[in-house]
Amino acid sequence: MTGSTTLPAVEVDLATVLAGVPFPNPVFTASGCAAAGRELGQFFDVEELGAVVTKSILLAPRAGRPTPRMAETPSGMLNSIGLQGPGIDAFLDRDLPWLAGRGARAVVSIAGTRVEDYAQLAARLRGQPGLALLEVNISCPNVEDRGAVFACDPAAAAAVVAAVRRTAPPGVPVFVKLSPDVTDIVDVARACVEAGADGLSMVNTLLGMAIDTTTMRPVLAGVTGGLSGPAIRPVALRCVWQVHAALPCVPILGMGGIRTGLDALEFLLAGASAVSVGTAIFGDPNAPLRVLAELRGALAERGISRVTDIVGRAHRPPLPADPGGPEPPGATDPDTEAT
Ligand code: RRO
Repeated sequence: MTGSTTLPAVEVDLATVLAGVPFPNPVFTASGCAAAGRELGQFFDVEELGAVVTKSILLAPRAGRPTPRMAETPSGMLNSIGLQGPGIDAFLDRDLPWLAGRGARAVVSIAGTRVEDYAQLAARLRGQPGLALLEVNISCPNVEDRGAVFACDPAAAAAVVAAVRRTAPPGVPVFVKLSPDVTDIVDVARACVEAGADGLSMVNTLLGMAIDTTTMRPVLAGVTGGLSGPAIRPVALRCVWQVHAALPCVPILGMGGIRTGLDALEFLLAGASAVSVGTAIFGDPNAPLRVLAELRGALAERGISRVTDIVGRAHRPPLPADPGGPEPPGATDPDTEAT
């Protein structure tokens, strides 16, 4: 490619909005993949991201599951962290002020084992600076009791959302993070929205496992873990598609195996208004900014001047054929194609 062909054809407005909250661009970190953002600060200015989504925080500090708690698979990563974290007091003393001090927009993820935990955590976030959205994580796969995965049951999910709704900081939208490990994700999404969720984060990891064929034992000390990375992208994309089709007015923060600008574009076309980059950060801490630059280039190449114009675009009819444009895939008759 020559230098001139790499220049964007059009200026792209990357600004997006989630439940009325403006963001300068649609690329966020994913919860659990960049702690509270501080580690990324040595690679780039975190304010350049659309937002930083923090690791799910609990009321009390927690050591998490025993090690090993990470395992690689051919196309993704298994984690069995088990909600390790400093607890809400340390988070509010140290982490959230650090993000606010850098002008970053914080999406704070909260998690708990009882409905009341979530309500208390939401209450503690009242009046905190820099808080753009609340992400209610009801879908961690690494809890001792699978019954505590509220996202696997519409009624349980709704109970958490209703409790958070009562105590959440006024003016801060409540997003709920859903699990792909359900029969009908639209059922759970609808229950959350009816209980007062302003938006949805989709999706958390899928429950998986790996076995070491030498030791003949599970690789992870916790036996099962959450699968993330490229392997889950088609599943995550399908979830975003289905929920956007059923609930087109509900804003979606999409995530699951996003590694490139084109991956991000797929999620926007399926109905997400913004995306989170997660597992890719472990191999390349600059991945979110690279994805953002690639997304900008991909939109410019397609002559799209506003990112919000393509949210859910894949649900609408195809564009009319451009007589001067390239032939769509499959348009060439293989019988007449030159060999
Ligand atoms: O901490 C974890 O083990 C964890 C969480 Br909170 C989550 O939401 N998803 C995941 O894969 N791991």
